[in-house]
Amino acid sequence: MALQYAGVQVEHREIELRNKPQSMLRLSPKGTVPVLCIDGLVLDQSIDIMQWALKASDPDGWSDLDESIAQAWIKKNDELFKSLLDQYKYPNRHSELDQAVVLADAMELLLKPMEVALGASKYLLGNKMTWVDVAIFPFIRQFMMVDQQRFAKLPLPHVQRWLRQHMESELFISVMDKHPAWRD
Ligand SMILES: N[C@@H](CCC(=O)N[C@@H](CS)C(=O)NCC(=O)O)C(=O)O
Repeated sequence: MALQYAGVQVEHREIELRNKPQSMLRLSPKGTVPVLCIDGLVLDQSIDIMQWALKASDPDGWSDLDESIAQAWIKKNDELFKSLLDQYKYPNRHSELDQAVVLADAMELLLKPMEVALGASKYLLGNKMTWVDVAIFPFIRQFMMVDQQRFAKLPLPHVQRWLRQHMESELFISVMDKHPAWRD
């Protein structure tokens, strides 16, 4: 989304995670997606790719924000929420865990603080969208998609409004088309 927003043209190579092409592993042996390779520079963390794109062009000011507040949201998401999301998505891999407890933890840790923030303003950091909204909403979308009916019943009207707005945005829809897998 950040690349599209910044108007950066890329050659999109869809990766089959079960069959990673050697050309990708040569650039980034850790073997995760996304990877951006541009003029010999290899970026293999999505947040680095976002920051790189926004440095190239940021027409609506996604980067006009308080960096310490931004980093606090990212830390909550990356360090704690992501592992709860994994437990919530794949209960079979975590049979020792009670899914209701995982959901309660996710609520306390991230979803309720987001509800408070989004009740006070349209976006996480105020009334203007920033890169933090774009970085975090795909994780909330994944969480919602595990059980859409259950998510709809949670006391999170502002999070639900925010999520819907992002999922219905032209920008999101424009980057969600399917690509055939890349073969070397
Ligand atoms: N911190 C990395 C995480 C990337 C990551 O773990 N991506 C997953 C897919 S969402 C992946 O490529 N997993 C490797 C695999 O399943 O083999 C980033 O944000 O780019």
